[in-house]
Amino acid sequence: MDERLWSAAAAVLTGNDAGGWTRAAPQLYPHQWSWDSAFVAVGWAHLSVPRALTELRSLFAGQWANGMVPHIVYDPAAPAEAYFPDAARWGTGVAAAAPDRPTSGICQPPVHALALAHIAEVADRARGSAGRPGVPNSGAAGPAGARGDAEAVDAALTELYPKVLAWHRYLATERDPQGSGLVSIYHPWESGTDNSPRFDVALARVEVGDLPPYRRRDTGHVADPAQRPSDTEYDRYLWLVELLRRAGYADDRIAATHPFVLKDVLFSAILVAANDALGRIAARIGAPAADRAAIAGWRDRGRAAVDACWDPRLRLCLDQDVRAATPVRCRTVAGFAGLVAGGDRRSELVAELTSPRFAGDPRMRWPVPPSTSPADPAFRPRTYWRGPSWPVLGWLLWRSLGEHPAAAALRAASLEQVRTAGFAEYVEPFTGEPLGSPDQSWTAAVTLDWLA
Ligand code: 2M8
Repeated sequence: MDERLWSAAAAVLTGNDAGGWTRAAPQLYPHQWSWDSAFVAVGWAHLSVPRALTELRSLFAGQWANGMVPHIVYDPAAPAEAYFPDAARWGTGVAAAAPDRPTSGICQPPVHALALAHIAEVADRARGSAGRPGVPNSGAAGPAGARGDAEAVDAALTELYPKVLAWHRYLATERDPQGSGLVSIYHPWESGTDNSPRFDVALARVEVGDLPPYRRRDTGHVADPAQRPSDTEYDRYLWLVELLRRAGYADDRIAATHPFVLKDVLFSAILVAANDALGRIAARIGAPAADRAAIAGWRDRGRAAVDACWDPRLRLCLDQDVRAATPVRCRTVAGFAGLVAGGDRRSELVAELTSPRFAGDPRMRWPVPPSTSPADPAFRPRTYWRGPSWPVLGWLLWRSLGEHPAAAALRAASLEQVRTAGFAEYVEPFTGEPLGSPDQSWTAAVTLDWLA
């Protein structure tokens, strides 16, 4: 156990703790982001199981009546100029389903059931062991602490299960009216991989109309604005927000008229893994058989659909551009969706992941997957989701690899990366330079899980 790294990672989470929820980053992201929150809860589980559960509870307090978990739950106490777009820009009051607290009007990948199942496993392990030296939440709190954690988990599973089920049902129905097994996204922000080249072609088709003026805040929080999306991309991001608001955030209107609709292969794969986790939770709490059958049906349908996105030439899974009715042919980390969803392509996907087109590029400082392949013409090593490596995605792939030997190598390389680059939001893959925000919560959280 690397005690120094453990303490430093724990200090990032406690430093970003806003009391019941965690800022995604201290300056750049002063609100609660949906998928960040799930990864962060995985990290919190190793420090305090009740605190980990509180993270998910506070996020789900912003859930919409239609089941959607918004991508940002805003902190009303943060100054309006702290982050743009602020809650007012989303104007979610036009949506019948919006809650009375300030949120955005779109969603992000559904990592939450994975996090919930993971917290339960951490608590179960602590109950079954006397604790491991140096791992604070591995039973070191003693039998009474472990029993208390187990009770907290049981209560949280019962309380959160129907909310997570409603969230998955929303994705399986409103976001997949075709019943294809693939989730539609309406905005690059929904993917979580905002300016990935995955979206270049679909975004280029979006014609910006009478966009109300705005001022970016993000570029003021990084050393070089080139690390963030461009102004042209931001205009399109804000125009898509404008169109969604004008459509009243109503899924049927959006599906019919919105210019940007993509079947996101990574989002869909995460939903498969999340349904697998939710199925285990449903069995544990004795949920009705009809629920369990629905969850298993979504999982199996999703897994087959992700597999059908396989492109034998690129050896990756590809997104589908609904408006153009074509697959999106580029080499990004989203292509490993088949690993996340599980299925029969594991060997081929691991071979690609470790190939010179990804983690095996000899120029890489550490053999970790870059967000975009250096072999893709759109690769930019310092620009956000267009090339830098993101420890949080390394964790997702690592987790998906299970017992495969490639998992141990990925964990070791990722830990070397955080030891050198710190808890950066993302990292220049060749030089190892930390980029974006320092002290990013999810980077610290996944480090705790790798160490535990
Ligand atoms: C980034 O996205 C936000 C917009 O949601 C931004 O750039 O302002 C992405 O990396 C996203 O995946 C992440 O959830 C968010 C907070 O860390 O930052």
